[in-house]
Amino acid sequence: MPGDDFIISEVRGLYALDSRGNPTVKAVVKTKGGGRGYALAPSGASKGSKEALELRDGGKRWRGLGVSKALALLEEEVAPRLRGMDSRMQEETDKMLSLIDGTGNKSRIGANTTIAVSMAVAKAAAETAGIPLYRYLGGVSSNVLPVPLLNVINGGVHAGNKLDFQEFMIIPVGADSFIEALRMASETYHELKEILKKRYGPGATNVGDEGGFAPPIERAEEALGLLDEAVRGAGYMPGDHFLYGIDAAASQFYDASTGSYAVEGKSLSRGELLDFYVGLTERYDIAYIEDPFEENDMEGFGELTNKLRGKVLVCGDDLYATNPRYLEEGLARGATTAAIAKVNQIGTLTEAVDFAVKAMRSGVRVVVSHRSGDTEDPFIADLAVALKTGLIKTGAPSRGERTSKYNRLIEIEYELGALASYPGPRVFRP
Ligand code: 2PG
Ligand code: MG
Repeated sequence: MPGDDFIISEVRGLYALDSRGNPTVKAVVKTKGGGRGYALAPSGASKGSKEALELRDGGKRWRGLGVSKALALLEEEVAPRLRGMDSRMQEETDKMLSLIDGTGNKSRIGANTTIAVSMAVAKAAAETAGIPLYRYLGGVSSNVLPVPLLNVINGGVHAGNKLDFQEFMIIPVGADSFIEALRMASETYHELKEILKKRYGPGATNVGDEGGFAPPIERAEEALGLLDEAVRGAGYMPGDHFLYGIDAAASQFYDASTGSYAVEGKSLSRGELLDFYVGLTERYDIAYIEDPFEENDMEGFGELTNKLRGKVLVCGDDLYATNPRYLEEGLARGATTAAIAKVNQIGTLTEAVDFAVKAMRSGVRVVVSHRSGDTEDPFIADLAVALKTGLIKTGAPSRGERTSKYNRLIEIEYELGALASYPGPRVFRP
């Protein structure tokens, strides 16, 4: 195929809906060679204050969340400047997006605009080359399927119950392939559903934003106990077949005026909350804790990291917001052993990849992650394989916007055949 085939011939924006029924930006990029890439911007609910900003219309239409301004900017400013560029030059097209935006946080044209276009450019180039996206982005050695962190009990701002912590995840490590891991997770998810129904009535099986159940429980200990029961009930052993993860999303229950955390009806200091986490890790097979403290408390993160080193990955999400600048500070202070990579937190694919590579080179594990408001776009499944992160967080094994990623990973594993590898518990070892 001649190089000319990769030249961008068309960039378009469309309205689409995300999984919460809110509008989002869909970008379509075409190349001269007939390649076509589409991508949809996801959207968070428990957003960090360091994140790149979405551009929303305000006003009454779409309850203020419209993306008409974003789509107009896409058409008037982005499309003319990207047309004629080479879709393989991802760094160049992403730099152009940042340049057009002109702010430090994508606030003028919106990170929802830039990330949709950025991902669509990559897909169009891969399509033009006739190579699967994970291989186009990651090269010939991209054959590691990620261990999924499946959020099966939802709380925090993702659910209507009284759980303070946002996510309770099951992690199927005791499998030798991705599809087997997913089977074990699906069986456990349904076992959990039955337990919840019996104990709390059918209403307890309603799901939250990420497809996990949102039962009427209030304590983390109850949620973890339920996970243990479900795992055992499905015929598996906690600690052996499954490990557990928590995303506390602690900024959501932090009170800056008193410097304390409102957890289970008590007001806890940082030290008390730290002890609370440590206690949970002593009673349950927890291998992963995300955002245990509020988003600026690098020191608190570092203390927990030191305390649980070698046993539990302590992960920064709102702490870093996929921004290399904050990661550098975290690395210097030994704040975490893992980092979340969410492409829309920073606004371009190139910047998100830089962040992930920098973290991994420094010995920090990377978890490629969805948003609570996500879409049917499976982009991050390919990204996780391309980056060989060995970890992905993309919700429960239910709801189309979550299963689109899992189903894409099944497809990739099938396509790789004997080349595919599933790291299992290895990803949790230092
Ligand atoms: C998180 C995410 C995804 P949100 O906190 O990790 O699970 O939630 O997209 O609402 O920020
Ligand atoms: Mg998080």
